[in-house]
Amino acid sequence: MASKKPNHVVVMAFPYGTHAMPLFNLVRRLAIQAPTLTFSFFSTSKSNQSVFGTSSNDNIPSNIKSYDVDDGVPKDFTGHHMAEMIFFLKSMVENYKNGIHSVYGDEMKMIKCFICDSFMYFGSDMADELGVPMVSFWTAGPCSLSTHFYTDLIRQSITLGPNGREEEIIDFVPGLSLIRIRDLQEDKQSPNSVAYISFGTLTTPPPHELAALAEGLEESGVPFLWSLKDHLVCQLPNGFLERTSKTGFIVPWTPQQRVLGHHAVGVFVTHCGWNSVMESITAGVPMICRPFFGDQRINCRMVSDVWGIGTRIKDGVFTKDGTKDCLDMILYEEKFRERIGALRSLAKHAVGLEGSSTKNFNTLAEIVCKD
Ligand code: U2F
Repeated sequence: MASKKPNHVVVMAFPYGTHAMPLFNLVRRLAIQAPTLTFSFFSTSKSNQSVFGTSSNDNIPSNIKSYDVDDGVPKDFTGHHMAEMIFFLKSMVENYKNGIHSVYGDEMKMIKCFICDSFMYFGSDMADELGVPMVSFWTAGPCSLSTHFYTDLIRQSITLGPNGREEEIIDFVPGLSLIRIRDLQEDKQSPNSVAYISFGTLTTPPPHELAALAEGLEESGVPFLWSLKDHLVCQLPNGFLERTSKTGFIVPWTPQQRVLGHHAVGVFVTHCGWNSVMESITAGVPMICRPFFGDQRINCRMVSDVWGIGTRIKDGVFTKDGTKDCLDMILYEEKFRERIGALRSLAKHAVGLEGSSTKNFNTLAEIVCKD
């Protein structure tokens, strides 16, 4: 790095699927065309071995250097490759940044440009920090890219979920006039089929209940999204993450209101914190309640016995069978969804122009604001 003029191009590959090789092929052509530049190719060691170690690549220009980035997978991990990818995704931002900083150290100013697989979204922040361009490299076709580019428009247009509308064409997106809703990338789950699990900000079920809940979910086969703090993941049964890697996803925090508003979510497993109950009602998602303390037991009673928009977990604590039974009941008995639909309309009305909440708010504002 003797030259003062920036002459390094940092390349960030996504190491799964056929992502790294097409990027490498592009970089190889650029490297031949621009022999005074150095191309630093960052990927995991497995990916770099397959890209740089294959015989067809024995003619690698000397101005491409490969660097291995930590893949984030624990050393003794032997599970499914999808679970491996989740470890990778969780740590990739930090690992790529560390990898690049450890190569460049105080010489970050030698970087003149980033070329990143489009999945490595954080490349644009790194480029912005250095005030250099970032080229995003999309490895698939332009039509699928267009569906990402117009995601908001597509979501707004099919906001009620694709059910029954699969054959409609996406003619509001340029170039996709013959593409149908059924051709779009999966969000993956059918309407009202997914369990969302969260116990709010304060509550954690005891370890044996966490394990029973996990076993019940696994045995039911119900797809799930679970908001669970990282330090609690180790309390889940051995191999649970790998075995459910195709049906379940665990994250430490979710945008809960948006999650509940997604048409695929069919049941909310909750501690019955008041905010969660309100958010579930306004999204029209029936609940499985496992209250712990304070107002949660009363909230649970309202949900299950008064409003009939959910059920208390069988025997009051999570067991494998109780969890399975409750999931079956809430997901497949329509009455819960019908009742919460009606309550949702009332809630909407209450915050409308003439609604009781609006009137109450106006009264409050008069009291607070009066001179
Ligand atoms: C206490 O309840 P919590 O704060 O534990 O639970 P909630 O009232 O249900 O509020 C949780 C909020 O956190 C959000 C969720 C709610 O707005 O949308 N959230 C999120 O955005 N993402 C996540 O992954 C998880 C949660 C108390 F324990 C209860 O008994 C009371 O009823 C409550 C209100 O006083 O406060």
